[in-house]
Amino acid sequence: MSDNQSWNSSGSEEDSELREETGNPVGVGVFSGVLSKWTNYIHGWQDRWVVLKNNTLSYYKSQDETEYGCRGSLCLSKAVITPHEFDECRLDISVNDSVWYLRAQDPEHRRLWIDSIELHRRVRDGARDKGGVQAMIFIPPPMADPGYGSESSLRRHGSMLSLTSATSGYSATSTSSFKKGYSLREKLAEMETFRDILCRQVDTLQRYFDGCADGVSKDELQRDKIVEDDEDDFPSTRSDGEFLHSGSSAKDKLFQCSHPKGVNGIDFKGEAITFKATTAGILATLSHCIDLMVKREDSWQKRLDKEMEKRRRIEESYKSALNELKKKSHFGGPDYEEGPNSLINEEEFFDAVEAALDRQDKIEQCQTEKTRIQRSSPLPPADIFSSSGSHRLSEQVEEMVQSHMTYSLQDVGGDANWQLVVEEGEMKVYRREVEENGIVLDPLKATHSVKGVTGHEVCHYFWDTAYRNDWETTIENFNIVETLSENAVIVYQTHKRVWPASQRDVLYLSAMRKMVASNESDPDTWLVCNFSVDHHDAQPSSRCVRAKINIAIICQTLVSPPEGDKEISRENVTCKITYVANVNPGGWAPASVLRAVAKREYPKFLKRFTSYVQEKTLGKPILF
Ligand code: B8X
Repeated sequence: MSDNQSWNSSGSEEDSELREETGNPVGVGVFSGVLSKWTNYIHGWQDRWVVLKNNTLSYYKSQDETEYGCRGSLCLSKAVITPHEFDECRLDISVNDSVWYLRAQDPEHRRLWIDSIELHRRVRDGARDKGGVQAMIFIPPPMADPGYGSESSLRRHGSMLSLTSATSGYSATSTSSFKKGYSLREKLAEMETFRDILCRQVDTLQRYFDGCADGVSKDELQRDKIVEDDEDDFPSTRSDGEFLHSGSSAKDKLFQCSHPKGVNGIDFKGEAITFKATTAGILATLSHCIDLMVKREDSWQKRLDKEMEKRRRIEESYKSALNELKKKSHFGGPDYEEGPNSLINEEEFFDAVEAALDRQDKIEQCQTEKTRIQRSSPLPPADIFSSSGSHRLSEQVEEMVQSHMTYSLQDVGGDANWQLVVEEGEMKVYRREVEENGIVLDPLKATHSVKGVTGHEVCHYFWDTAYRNDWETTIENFNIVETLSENAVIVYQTHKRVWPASQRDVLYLSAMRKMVASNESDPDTWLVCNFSVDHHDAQPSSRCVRAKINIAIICQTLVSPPEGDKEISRENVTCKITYVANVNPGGWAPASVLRAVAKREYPKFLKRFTSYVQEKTLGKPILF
């Protein structure tokens, strides 16, 4: 900086870099410039020539009048420099109770002045005090209010920065607060701060108006008697904002009202700036809240759109995969296995099973029409059927037989738990809906009355596997795993697969028994029970799902007395049949499909089997 130049805060073309008149870096010698200084309410802010020298800040009316002496000076050793929170050009410098309100031409110049004072002080006092006297630039705590009544309350919530940024329109903080993900909660806290400020300002102004109402009478306020006021007769203020004056002249009282700190120490200019800043802060914060909410709404909308798109894509790929699989469905494969994850929905499952059963029916009809395998095996003597015979599972057979005799013969016609699902002529089929772990176990009970056959004949053709393939059309294959006695065998059979259900196999003990009536008037009961057992020669296979059964056919022969002395003929014979079936399919299949298959297959089986027995016994001696 050249000799006649001095740092000029008035923003002229001089180099704004801070240099001293000696050309040394700032902080060592003298430097000066123009700052606006608050004088009073009458004259407001006035440009003054300010000089920083010898750790003292002095001001003159103008640079040309420095020879007349300074108008005021402050020692900087103990000075407190307060950058104004809302007015970025303003810096307040206080020493004890004296405060100078200064304004630079712009924020940059304010920063330069503050740096200059700080450097000046630090350099000057550095030798005396190892730590150097740091520039006292701090934001005083809320209680030590250096200026505007409610200004310090702005600092209460630590949201000054966002408020300042809001005031100066500087959006970096607000943006950064958004970037930092400041939530609406933070903004709400700021709004509460603003509310507090406004409330305090209202209180402050209320105090002022109360003071005016009580204090000053009309004649004391005659403004035209104001003595030409020395504009720089700047009363010092205490740190709590109260003014120190000499006497209480009319002029002083006027000061009390119109001075920056009027009655009750109210600084209207500061209040006005604070009010503007607060309202600006409120508006900025509100607009920020709106930003946040709009951004949040946008992000939620984006997320929703993304999810919808993802769902659409997944649905599309699912449908195309399903179509691909259906094209290949006739190749079967694990994807088409029944089960909760089956790729086929329940309706398709049902249709497929029904079509498979229809095909099987057609094959069966062809077979039946061709030839009946005329086969008869010699009948064992009837009495062997009166006991379970002596074999390793006799006891189990006996238990099963007794259980059926006790429970299976109970009438279910009037039992609400049993629902009649099929009725054709004499045949009635009942079902109880029972599921266990999602698997259908529906017990079934059918009653039928078949003319011309006896219970023994029915049980004979049901039990003797020699006739099995004649009437059992749902079986793919079977073999006798073990013959336990003349009336007990263990059978392994595989049922035809009804696609897409998995193929089933069953391993069961089949025993035939004759239960002699306890009194002559009651008919004997013939019974075959087929119940699942384990056997080392028929381990479950990976190809089939092992179904478990407990089935019995229980028959009683009713004989109507023949006419005259005729012999009893088949016309006098009727077989009352009770068929009970408890089948655990062994694996998951849609309940509706299993129920539909059972409802269709059991009546068909009963009709087919009983007709078969009628055919087989027609014209033959009656087997009682
Ligand atoms: C039934 C079903 C399934 C059986 C087993 C079944 C097996 C009857 C044995 O009365 S029987 O002892 C005659 C000897 O075969 C006997 C039926 C499939 C389980 C998913 C396995 C259920 C499907 C129903 C059904 N299937 C064929 C005929 C009638 C009923």
